[in-house]
Amino acid sequence: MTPNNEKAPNVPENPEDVSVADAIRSMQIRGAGLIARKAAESLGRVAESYLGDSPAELKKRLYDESDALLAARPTAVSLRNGVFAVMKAVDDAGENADVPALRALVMNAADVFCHNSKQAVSEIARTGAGLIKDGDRILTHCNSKAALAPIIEAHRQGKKIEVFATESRPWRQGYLTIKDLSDAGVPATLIIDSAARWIMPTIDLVFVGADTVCENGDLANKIGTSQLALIAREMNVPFRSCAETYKFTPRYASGNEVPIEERDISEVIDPAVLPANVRVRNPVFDITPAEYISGYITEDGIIEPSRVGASIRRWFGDASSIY
Ligand code: RUB
Repeated sequence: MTPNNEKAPNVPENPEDVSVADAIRSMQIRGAGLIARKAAESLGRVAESYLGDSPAELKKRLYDESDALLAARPTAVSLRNGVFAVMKAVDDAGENADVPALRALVMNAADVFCHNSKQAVSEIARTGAGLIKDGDRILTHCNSKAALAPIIEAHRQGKKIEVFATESRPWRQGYLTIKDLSDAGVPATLIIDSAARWIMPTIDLVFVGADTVCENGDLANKIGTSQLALIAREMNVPFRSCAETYKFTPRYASGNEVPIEERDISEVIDPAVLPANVRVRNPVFDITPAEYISGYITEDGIIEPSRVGASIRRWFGDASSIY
């Protein structure tokens, strides 16, 4: 599947054909929440399918799978935290745990993470919908299930809203967004990325997702997010990120420390048609400074960017160092 295909990527068409790590790398599985859940599930399956009786061998298989998953995409901390949530069960089990005990702990940890992750999106839907008024026009970027959840909930509550979705070149996840909105019956309009400043005077709210939220409140999300935030600030439009708290991390003090994934240039242009001496770059995430963000809508309510650090410490405590 190519990024310029109108059938933009979503879930694997043949998930059995490739490993979960490969499906994440190739973006057959995409979106910070989904990659975290699929990674956790994959570790659960490694445990479930292990038929041997060596705890050491099972642990090695789990660590190998963790390494492959973590190497798949570097920017979204959700992936790291999804893996961590499961592998912590292995570490906590101690030296003497036998295979049935390890298997049960890993499968349970994967189930709990996936359940909590989906539950968080439901809470975000409720909280975020409360910020949406009847008649609002909302701008969103890329395809974020967490950002769409409050919009769909507001529509379900009978609020008459309209959503504008950026195309999100080069993968064009905006097509997934308008499909999600159409399926939910929400009036939606697709715009090209460069129409953002043209549309902003008519917009009441911007809702985006999150791949990583740094300790100082900086946000890593789909490339172009920071431009939207800048334009929203210029025009006094509230700019909010919908983020489950497992997308928060003490790993990065600020956005400067977040590794920004750069993908193959063939996603942008056919290399064969490039004139001589021309380079192409394809960064897929960018950093929006905390000061441009009106608040994070989380399963724990609305968190001001300046309070992200306190919230990380409250939830992750001493575990911070292992992320
Ligand atoms: C997706 C993207 C989304 C976040 C949040 O990028 O930037 O805004 O991942 O998504 P990509 P969600 O398509 O490169 O994975 O709210 O669904 O977790």
